[in-house]
This record gives sequence, structure tokens and C-alpha cells, in this order.
Amino acid sequence: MRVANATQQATRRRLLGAGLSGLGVLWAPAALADASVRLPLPGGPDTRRLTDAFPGKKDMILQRTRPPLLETPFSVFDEGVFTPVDRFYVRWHWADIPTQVDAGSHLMTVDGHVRRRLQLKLADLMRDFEHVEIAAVNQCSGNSRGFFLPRVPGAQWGNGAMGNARWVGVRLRDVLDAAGVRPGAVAVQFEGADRPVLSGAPNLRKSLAVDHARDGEVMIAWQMNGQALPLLNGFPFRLVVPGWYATYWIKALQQIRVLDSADQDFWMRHAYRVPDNWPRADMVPGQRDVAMVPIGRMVPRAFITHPGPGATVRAGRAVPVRGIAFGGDAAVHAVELSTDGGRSWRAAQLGRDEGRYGFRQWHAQLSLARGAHTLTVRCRNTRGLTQPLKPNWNPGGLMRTVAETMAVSAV
Ligand SMILES: Nc1nc2c(c(=O)[nH]1)N[C@H]1C(S)=C(S)[C@@H](COP(=O)(O)O)O[C@H]1N2
Ligand SMILES: [Mo]
Repeated sequence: MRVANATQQATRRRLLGAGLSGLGVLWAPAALADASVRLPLPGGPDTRRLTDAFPGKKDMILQRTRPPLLETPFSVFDEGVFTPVDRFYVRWHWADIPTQVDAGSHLMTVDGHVRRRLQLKLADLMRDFEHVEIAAVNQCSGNSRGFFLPRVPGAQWGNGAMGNARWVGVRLRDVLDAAGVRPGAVAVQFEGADRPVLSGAPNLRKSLAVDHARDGEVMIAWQMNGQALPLLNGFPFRLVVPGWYATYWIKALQQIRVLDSADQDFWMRHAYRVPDNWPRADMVPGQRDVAMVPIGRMVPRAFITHPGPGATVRAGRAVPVRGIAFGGDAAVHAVELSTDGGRSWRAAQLGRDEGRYGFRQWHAQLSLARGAHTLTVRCRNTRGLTQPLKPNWNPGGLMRTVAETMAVSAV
């Protein structure tokens, strides 16, 4: 989609005016906890601290301070289909993250198996390439890891390591074409401006197959939901890989390398790997000789955002139930609800379609008899893939999907 020139101008003015030199705020780890929110996880604490101590963010669940891991409180997903920028989750691997970025001088290099090495600034991207806009869910591969049983190490996220935004930027394909990908190219590798704290530790580098990188959907974005990216979400620009887990969505993009052989780097060969049985990514704890592959396409998920867990509703009356769903690497086809543990299902009404890679709101009216009930919700995508009733398990705590349940009582 061609974004009107006025929008481009407005974007540029906003970036030049407000955020061009980054937010430039250094945070102090003192006074991190302001309030708390309920987030019960198996074997974990019931409540989590909320923090306002990070630039551009408010009321976030503090998972870790260095590097910052901030989770979106789940109630935010009931408020709208797009996740507000200041409530959007944050995840970094290494503590040495950019705390100040001058978008006027931040350079991204495109090199490797290309005809011309390019060095591009934000202004070059904005001026030289067609602008595109896409709504897409950014979901951490480890979203919901805290619900894995048996438990697995890693950030103990609830369901809030995800968010939906409208991203504005340019097609990666157009940038690669400007550099001229040479015949024999196999993959394209991405690296951001953050660095490991220990020398010799592997910096986060992720790669996509060259055809995927050139599919016209993968983009370099400088704007989310009409605002410049906050420093913590990758200012001045980041990769957006619609339908794929966020580990590929490299922030503060600094290096694009076109490779003429498979990516042998640590982060592709040893990390973010799942059992090779997509869409399940499932195995038995302790199982040996499981073939593992790099995580890739997302799978469908649906969540109830209202009523909340443990809510009391009126018996025998129409109770509004609503939530969000996304189809993974395809659009949402249907959202279904069950009140009998998955024996029978009824379709929910879908909200406005904002694009196949984004959240889709849904709602239904249920009438419940007096007593305790478990509501179950599942999403089916346009590829015909439906969420299972039993959760998957793998040692990385990655790619969780299961028909979600919610206990309510009707009185
Ligand atoms: N430069 C850089 N980009 C990165 C990462 C990182 O550590 N460094 N982490 C990735 C992972 S694993 C996730 S889940 C997303 C999180 O994106 P967000 O912080 O904007 O929500 O960023 C991805 N991009
Ligand atoms: Mo992640």
C-alpha cells in the first residue's frame, strides 16, 4: 500500500521533532516497583510488580531489569485491537542495549553477497523507497513459557510477551534490490546495535532464507501505531517479519548481510530451536534424538480478555464474552467457544479485519446456568489449522499454543 505523501511528511516531522536523537533517557534501577498485578503461574508468585521506570513505557510487568524484559499486563489486550506503544512488551538478550541513538547518524550497512555495499540512514530509507504499512503481531517465541509443565528455564512470561501494531516502513526486498543480491545468495542475516556484555559472547544474529527476505512483506519499519519506535522497541528502525516469531524482528537494525551459504551462527544453530513437527513443536519431556529446527512461522492463538479469570457473572442472562485471536502465519478464519470442555463448540462473532497478520477481536454472548464453568476458546486459521486442547511441550518453552480456558462462576 502506498502511504500518502502527507503521512510521510508528518512522520518525518514527528521523528525530526520529537525523537530524532532517541529518547536519551538513562534509567535508574532504583524505585522500579510502583504497583502490582495478578499473574499466577504454576509454581511462581501470584502477583508481579508493575514498573514505570523505563523510558517510553508505563505500568509494565517487570520480568528482568538488565537487559530489560517488560511484559504487557493482560488487561491491555481488552482495551483495543492495537497494543498501545507505551504498553508494548520489551525483550532484549544482552544488557548492552542502545540507550541513546541519533537517528541522523545511525547507519545501517547492507553487504555480503551483493553488487554494491550500501550504507543507509533513516532519512535515506524514508526518501528512496516506497512506504508500506502492515498490521502484524509481534510475539516472542517464548510467550507463555511460564505455563509450561514441567517447567522450563528462561523468562517466565505469562501471555503478555506479544503485541499488535500497524508498522510503517519500507520493503526489505526494495532495499536488497538496491544493493543487488548476487546469484547464489542463500540467506540474509540481520544484526542490531546492541552488544553482548561479555567479550566473545555471540551477538544476536538471525537470518531468513533469501526468498523469504525478498517476499515483499518483510519490512524495515520506523513507526508503530503512528509513533516513532521507542528506543526499547528498536529505534530508529527494526525488521518486521509478518507471521513469524519476534526473534527474527531485529531491533535497531545495523547490519544486513547477504550470505552465499547457510547461516552457521550460534543463534540459528543452537538457540530458538523447536521439535521438527510444525505446527506442534511438541515432544515428551526427556525424549531423546528429537530432530530440532529453527523456530519460524507462528501458529494460531485465541484469548479471552473479558470476563477476567474467576469472574462472577449473572446466571441465566446473556453474558458478553470477548477477546482477541490471531492466525499465526495466516488470517483468522474462526474463533470458537466451548462451555463443555471442548465437546461442542459455537462460533464467536469476529470484529473488523485489520489485516491477516494482526489481532482480530471477537465477541459472543453466553448464557450460563448457576454454578462453576470453564470457558474454552480456540482459533482456526485460514489454512485450516486449529488450536489443540492439550498444550505442547519442548525444553525451550517455545511456540506455546493451546485452547485457552477461563474459570467463571454464575450466580
Ligand atoms: N537487536 C535486537 N533485536 C531483537 C532482540 C534483541 O535482543 N536485540 N530480541 C528479539 C526477540 S527474541 C524478541 S521477542 C523481540 C522483542 O521485540 P520488542 O522488544 O519490540 O517487543 O525483539 C527481537 N529483536
Ligand atoms: Mo523472543
